[in-house]
Amino acid sequence: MAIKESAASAVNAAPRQLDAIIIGAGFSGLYQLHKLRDDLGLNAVVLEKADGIGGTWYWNRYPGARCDSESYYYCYSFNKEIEQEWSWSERYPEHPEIRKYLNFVADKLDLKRDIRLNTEVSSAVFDDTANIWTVRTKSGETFSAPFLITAVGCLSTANVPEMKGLETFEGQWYHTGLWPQDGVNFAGKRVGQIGTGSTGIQAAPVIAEQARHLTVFQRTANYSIPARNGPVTAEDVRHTRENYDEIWRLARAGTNGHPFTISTQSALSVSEAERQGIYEKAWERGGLRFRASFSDVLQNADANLTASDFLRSKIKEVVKDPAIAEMLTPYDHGFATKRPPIDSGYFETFNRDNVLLVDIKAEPIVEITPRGIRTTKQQYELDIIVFATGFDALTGPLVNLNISGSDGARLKDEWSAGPRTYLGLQSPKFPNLFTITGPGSPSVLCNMPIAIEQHVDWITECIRAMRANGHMRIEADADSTEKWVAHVNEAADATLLPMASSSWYLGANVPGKPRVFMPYAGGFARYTAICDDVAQSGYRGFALS
Ligand code: NA7
Repeated sequence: MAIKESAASAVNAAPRQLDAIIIGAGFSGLYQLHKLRDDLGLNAVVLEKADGIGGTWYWNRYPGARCDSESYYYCYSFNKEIEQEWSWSERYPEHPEIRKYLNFVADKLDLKRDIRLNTEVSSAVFDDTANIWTVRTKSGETFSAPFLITAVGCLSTANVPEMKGLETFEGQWYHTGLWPQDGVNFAGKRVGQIGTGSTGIQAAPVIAEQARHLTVFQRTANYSIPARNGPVTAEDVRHTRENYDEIWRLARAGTNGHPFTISTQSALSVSEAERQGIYEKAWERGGLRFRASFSDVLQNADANLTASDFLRSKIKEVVKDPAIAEMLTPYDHGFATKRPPIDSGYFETFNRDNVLLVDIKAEPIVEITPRGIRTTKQQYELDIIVFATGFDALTGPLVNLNISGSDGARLKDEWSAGPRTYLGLQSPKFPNLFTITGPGSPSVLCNMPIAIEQHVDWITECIRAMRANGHMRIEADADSTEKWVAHVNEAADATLLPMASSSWYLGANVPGKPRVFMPYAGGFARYTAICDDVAQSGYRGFALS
């Protein structure tokens, strides 16, 4: 089958009066369109601001951008044919391959005819009398429907820090989450990279290979586990295809939507030698599974310290210059209390002659100058600046849609002290608006496609039940929302996650953003059971009319 990455030619003009409007054509929007259109028979449209499908993977094309979940389960589970026909080439797929996969799915399910590309939403307004959402686009078009579903992703609003003098810079600058489609030519260039989160850790080794010189400006040192990426063999593909039922069962039964179990053994229950042996094996195997080595790495500070110490010692083993190794070693937070990166040669990069590390806590950036970056100590001459500075996560993409609900309530105001949702699916005063992987759901703590499918299935069944029962309107109760927000906090407080003060899970990376732990940390299986129970009870906690 021919796969077209840009689907503009395949897109028809959608009718403007619809049954449902979906915003975003990534993993969530595509599946939601399929469910509403092909299972419920609704007249639905996807509005997408980019000129291709892919969502997060449309925009994140920076060097080294690849998935941190393994390819065999970073995909849809709802369609046996897709499972059996598609094969991944690498253990961790790179961004073009993920876009190719999503285009394959969209073509196979004939989704593109109901996707409007180059269509950026500028506002969404609810009419209380008619129970209708009207969505306006930047180009002035309007679409209306009883149901509005946001499929805008959790990490899609780029955080470009306000830095004095950026407008004077005479070279080029880019944010990793808004990467040019044609790529960036680093050959012969002096590059400055700001940021050492998952993105910066993926990008630095690749940029260092391509550029004349790379300066990494690090604010917070980070842990990282080797990804151990490599090709997927024909035998791997066969094994995966034969075992998909069990793979998905395991993924749904777990805490993070990954098809492996977390050890039931405490890190403190074994001898030092045994513990080191277990960590060593997990390190050699690589990837996010390292986190599952013991039951309490994220629950008990002493257990966490054993993992953090192990990873600190690895940095010192890999990085040849002890002073640089020390700068790269995190002390301010425990392993995995911030999203743990995985890498392909990150620490090794600092052994290269063309790479320099600058600790911007010790020498803060003062300004960007026409020729580079000036810190309190010196000027760094640069041709290109790469901002690997993350996202206004979870709430940013929703608030930016400019949503007005019942009685003109604005989502931006309602969430000014932090997001308030019931199950991460709805927010009071915003009837018939569903947020796929919204704040208050497991979302970013999970393998995303699994979290997305669970939300889409739940929303679809909810709309099906409403139509069957003649209901026109569903709205989260204020009271059930308050209780859910309290439960989300309680679930986070039962872990070490809120302790990382600079974490984007808390909104701490964006100046002025309220510090609220946003994703649901109670575990994916537990969350699914709660959602199922709410549905079976006739949508307890929601007002239906
Ligand atoms: P992250 O994880 O938010 O990392 C952003 C990095 O940029 C991090 O090192 C930040 O330091 C740094 N940063 C942010 N703002 C600044 C300013 N103003 N000055 C200097 N340094 C700054 O984003 P990523 O894109 O790496 O990853 C996001 C998620 O995408 C990832 O977790 C995966 O789920 C996929 P800080 O740590 O805040 O001190």
